[in-house]
Amino acid sequence: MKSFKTILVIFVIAVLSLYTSGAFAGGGGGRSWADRYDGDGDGKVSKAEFMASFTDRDANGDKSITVDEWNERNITRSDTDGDGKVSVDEFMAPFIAADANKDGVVDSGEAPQRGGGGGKKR
Ligand SMILES: [Ca+2]
Ligand SMILES: [Ca+2]
Ligand SMILES: [Ca+2]
Repeated sequence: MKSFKTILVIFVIAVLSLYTSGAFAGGGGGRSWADRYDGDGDGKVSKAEFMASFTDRDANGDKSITVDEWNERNITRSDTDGDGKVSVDEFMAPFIAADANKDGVVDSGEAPQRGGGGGKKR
């Protein structure tokens, strides 16, 4: 029964490669807030770090992010008053909401978990 052995080996390799590619590691290694906003790499996101990503996107520095500065999907998700732009307040809203103990820092325990893209649907 040579062929059975071959199939078994292939099966084991397939399972191992799934493991190493992170398919079982929960959502294919979804990027956390820390990955995206944590500038100094201490695992926490401060208000200033979060704000820096606003400033980064706001190419013309008018304190609002428009569709040509960010992608439309993100604008729509963050633009709570529906004027087509994301203001500082609108941008900071998820940060404020995540900062459960209001110390101005979102740590790994407070950060919203993103299990492989999508996030919260509205
Ligand atoms: Ca702008
Ligand atoms: Ca707005
Ligand atoms: Ca906090």
